[in-house]
Amino acid sequence: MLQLTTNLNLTEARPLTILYDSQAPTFELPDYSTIQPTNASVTATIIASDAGTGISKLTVAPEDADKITVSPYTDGAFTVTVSENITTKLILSDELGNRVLVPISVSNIDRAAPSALASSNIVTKGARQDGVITVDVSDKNDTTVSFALIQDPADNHILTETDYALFQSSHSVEMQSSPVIINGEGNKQKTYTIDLKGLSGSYAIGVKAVDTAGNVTEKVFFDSKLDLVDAEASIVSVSANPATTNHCNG
Ligand SMILES: [Ca+2]
Ligand SMILES: [Ca+2]
Repeated sequence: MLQLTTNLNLTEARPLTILYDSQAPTFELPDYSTIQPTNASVTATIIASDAGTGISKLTVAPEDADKITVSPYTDGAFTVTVSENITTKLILSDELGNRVLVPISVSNIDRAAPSALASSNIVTKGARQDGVITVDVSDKNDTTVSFALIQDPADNHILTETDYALFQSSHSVEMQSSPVIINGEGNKQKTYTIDLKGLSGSYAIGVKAVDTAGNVTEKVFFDSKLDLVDAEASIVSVSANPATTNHCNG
């Protein structure tokens, strides 16, 4: 800051202040409301000041305007609301247009529910038909997954606690899961293999997958519905057949 004093006329001396300010404002790096996975917008507080002419504005580039909004300068800071993941720079200016770029980066917003895809196969052993259902669950973030078992599912079946309890309690259900891998889309994917053994009737698997941002996928895999046959009783009667006995002895 430079002060000049000049005489405007012979009888009166007035101070004339000229602000000389070539310095850009200073700022602290953004302080984010959360860096954990979230399905909401993230706010960032940017403390800024200017020793010369004072802060004027914090500007968003036009191409980022749909993702970032800036509140007016209040109490020495701007509050920036980020609605989508983005890495970019904001422009911080003083009253004379001296400017500096403020980096801002948000990558923890996740508004997408997990993906859950299933395929199924019948495993035939004589007259017996068991089922194998493979379920791939993937998401940007970690997921918590629960399965349900539904007998004779209607097309519009809505999963209930009873369905989840049946999956847990049924001795006909065996499940194994793979370690988490990173799939081709860069998401965390886990594969669950569910064996259904010794059941008779039409069965479908349901799933509820919740990611760490709180997004939920809940569905019944109608397309992977299986018609199962528990034929142990008939196998026993075949074993009692003399012809079979002879074959076994030979
Ligand atoms: Ca300045
Ligand atoms: Ca997600």
